[in-house]
Amino acid sequence: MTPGSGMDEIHLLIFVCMSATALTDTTWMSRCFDLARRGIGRVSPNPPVGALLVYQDRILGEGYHQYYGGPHAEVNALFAVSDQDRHLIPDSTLYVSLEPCCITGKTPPCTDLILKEGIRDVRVSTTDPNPLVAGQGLNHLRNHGVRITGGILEEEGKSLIRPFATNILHQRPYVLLKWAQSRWGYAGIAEEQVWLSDPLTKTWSHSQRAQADAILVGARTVSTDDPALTVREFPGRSPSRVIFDPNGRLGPGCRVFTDDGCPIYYFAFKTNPDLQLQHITSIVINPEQDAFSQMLQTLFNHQVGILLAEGGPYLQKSIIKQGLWDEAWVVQTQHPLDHGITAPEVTGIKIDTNNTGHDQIVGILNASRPKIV
Ligand code: AOF
Ligand code: ZN
Repeated sequence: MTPGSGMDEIHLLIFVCMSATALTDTTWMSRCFDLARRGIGRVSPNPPVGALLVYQDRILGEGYHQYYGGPHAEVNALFAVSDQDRHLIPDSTLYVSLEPCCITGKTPPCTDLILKEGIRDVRVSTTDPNPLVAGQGLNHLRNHGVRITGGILEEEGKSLIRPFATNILHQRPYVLLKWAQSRWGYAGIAEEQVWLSDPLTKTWSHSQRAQADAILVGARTVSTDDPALTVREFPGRSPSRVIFDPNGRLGPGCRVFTDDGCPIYYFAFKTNPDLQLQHITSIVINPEQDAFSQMLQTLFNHQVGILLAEGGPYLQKSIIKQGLWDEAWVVQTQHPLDHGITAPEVTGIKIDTNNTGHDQIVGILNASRPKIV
């Protein structure tokens, strides 16, 4: 497999056979989305992007943005073209899930590369919400005679980069909430560990963690559950850990403070002498100001693009009260718990429903935050 090509021959064959009846713009763009998704968990706070170079219904090269600071999707797709096919590049069509950039960031502008390669047909799903690009990439190409087609599967393209759009426009991490609740809407019992969800849901939970840059939990959850907050049952790297311990109650024996190479951010209202350890970034926040906003600001400054707030219910309820959440993932279990701490409640747009074991998982998008994409 060439770097950035990302598809073995069997998968390519299956993909082309499945789409043999209709190799349309939407077919190719769906493939770009599949490629883009491979970067989720590694590219944030950049967007996941996939690209494909097609010549007469044949993929010459494909690629995706693989890691933050690394080459963009278009660069990897062009790099994947074999020497025998290079002469076909000017007569092929470039599909990209996001408008090509026209800025020099950590990497040079993709528009320069596209023009240098002589590509004359570029098709995209959505424009780049980055104010430094925001349509100028497409305009630049258009002004140099490139034929541009935009808006292919635009809704899907926009939802793929929703976290990035929030990061770049609101200058804060994208906030995901996740909790499990009993059949009667309870999230747990104070100071007692209660396992509500089906064991099969753990794999899904870990896949969620693998997509986040950091996981947040409050001190109560740490002292009751002693979670590790790592990704163990799904391929992917473990995110950073963020602990909110306003009154400085926790000690270094908790599993979240294990030195396993994952960055650890510890937020409290005063210095906790027990946690002045080299591998822990301790941040004292101002009790006079909103704690969560201060944490979001600090985490964003540390490149956290996606924050998964896993618990507990009190912390999540206060986040919901402030409206500072973007997606909530509710694991509705069959557990009969009928007392204790009530689960948080959210209203929004249902974006996904799926079942694992006896649980039903519902994804809800916060509809009342300012519209950004
Ligand atoms: C693209 N293709 O695959 C991505 C784009 O610092 P850099 O050089 O990585 O640039 C980051 C910006 O580039 C990012 O804010 C967004 O506007 C765009 N991302 N553009 O043409 C890609 N990932
Ligand atoms: Zn680019």
